[in-house]
Amino acid sequence: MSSVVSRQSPQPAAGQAQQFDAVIVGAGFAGMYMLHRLQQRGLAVRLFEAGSGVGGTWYWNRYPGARVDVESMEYSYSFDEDLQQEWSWSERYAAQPELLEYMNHCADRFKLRPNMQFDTRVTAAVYDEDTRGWRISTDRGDEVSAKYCILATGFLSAGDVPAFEGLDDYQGNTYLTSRWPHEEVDFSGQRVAVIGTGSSAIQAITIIAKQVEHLYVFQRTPSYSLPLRNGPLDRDFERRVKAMYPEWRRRQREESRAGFIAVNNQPMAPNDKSALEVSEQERRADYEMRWESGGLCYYSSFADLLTNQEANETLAEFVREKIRERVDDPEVAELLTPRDYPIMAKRLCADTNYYETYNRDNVTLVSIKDAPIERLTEKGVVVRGQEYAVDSIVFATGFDAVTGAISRIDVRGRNGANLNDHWEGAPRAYLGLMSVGFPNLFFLDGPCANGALVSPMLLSEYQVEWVDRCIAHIGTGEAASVEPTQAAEDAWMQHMHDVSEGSLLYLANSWYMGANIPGKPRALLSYLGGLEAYRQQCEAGEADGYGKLVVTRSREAAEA
Ligand code: NA7
Repeated sequence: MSSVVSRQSPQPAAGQAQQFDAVIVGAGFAGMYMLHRLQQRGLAVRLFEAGSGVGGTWYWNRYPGARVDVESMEYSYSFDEDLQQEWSWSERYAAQPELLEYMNHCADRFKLRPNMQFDTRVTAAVYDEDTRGWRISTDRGDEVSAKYCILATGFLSAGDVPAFEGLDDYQGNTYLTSRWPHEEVDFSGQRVAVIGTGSSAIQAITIIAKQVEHLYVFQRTPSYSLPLRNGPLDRDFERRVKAMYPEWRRRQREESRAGFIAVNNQPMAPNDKSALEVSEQERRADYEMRWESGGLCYYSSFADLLTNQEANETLAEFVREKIRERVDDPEVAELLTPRDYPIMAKRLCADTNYYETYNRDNVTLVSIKDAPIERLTEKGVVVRGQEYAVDSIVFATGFDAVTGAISRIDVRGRNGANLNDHWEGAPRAYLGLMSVGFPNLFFLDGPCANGALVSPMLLSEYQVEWVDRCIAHIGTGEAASVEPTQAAEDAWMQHMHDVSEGSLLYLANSWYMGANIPGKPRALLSYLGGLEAYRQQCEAGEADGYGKLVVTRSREAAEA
């Protein structure tokens, strides 16, 4: 496993003017793999990371109960067979500390640290027409130049605390799930408020409730949550997967909708029937089987669950029934039951005893659906004129997702054009990888790709390899330049629109739609075509010799 000593290996000093072939922003899964690939090519690369270590999401989200809600065996790098054979997860769904350990292990194993600079936030990236490269500035005074700039900033990294009135008046402790302190937080004996009931809150609430004197949960929209059924990793399952890992990964990529195939410890193809073409008995059997399996495997259930409201309602009602079974007080159960939007139109949640937590005497659910939080006071939270005095408030209020981290960097392309202006209304990016007017700039797990809706691991591996090949094709010499044609960007946006037609995702106010952030334009931020369709589209874009890109190859690349 990873060694603490190597985590302290020397890093580049801040504040030096330098020239690189590529700058990568972000040391999450995508940024780390990108660095590995470009290092292997012998390129001069600098990776900037705002945190003090690698991990991205898993560096920042240290709240109690934080863990991945897809199977550990599928939530790991697939690009290196030795790595996937040697690593052994302890739990079916890895917790944050173990995920961070894995990422540190990878950073050491692939010798990434010498080219990483931590505690450094990139503030601006400006395209220079003369050099056909980028000038990148950081909050530590770095001014570096690079032929390529790769934003691996993550789609759930820009944490958001809503502008509650009186936020600064509150005198107790405040915590944001996505910026949790490194030292353990002890809530024992405290009255605590959790604001939000999405995935992060659902994980945190079940743990915090056991520590506190009293927990108040402020819920605006109830989530659909499914039992995770976590536990120690089944060693027989691990052996079976490892014995066929390359084939398992192939099936994840090519024979799934979202990149996950494990159901009941078996690889399982998506159910291609309509939920309405089968008998009620058959439908229920599928739902019960997945309920027992645990986790998010409903994404591979009936084919029309996200396109047909009647089909969707069959699953929604199944889960509502389960909520009623899990909560003792029928009134509380009703408040916890989502009724206003289709199941899966917001990201599904998965839990360990979440609903049962409301059966505890020290937990109170405060619905703020019809009466929002009025304000915070010195002592607590006010709803409907009632003040809930608390010692601590935990904001589990989500993210400015998909575009937030990119928009917080001042990105200027050709003619000084600002990326936020280019994306005003909705982000636009050919294959989710590049935008017109921003040559030599790549996005990983960014908007207009499907990172939010498929395995982010497999998608980012795929995108990294695409970018790596593209850079190799174009080269790093003076002349090298690449950007999509306007026609290619327009065609991709049209395709994105076409494949999302009829989707029930439009019917919920979710981060998928940018609808969780006041003032953010409501637009579908991700591609709904599925992982395999995305791969085929990207491959088509390469097979025609990058015909949809405006390419100027550097001399050495053209001669190679
Ligand atoms: P989410 O899923 O966006 O959840 C945020 C929660 O915070 C959600 O319940 C929101 O209610 C609530 N919220 C946001 N703003 C407010 C205000 N102003 N007042 C009250 N409540 C508010 O973020 P998570 O961190 O839980 O999960 C993000 C992803 O991480 C998740 O989807 C997985 O992919 C992993 P709302 O639903 O908007 O009414």
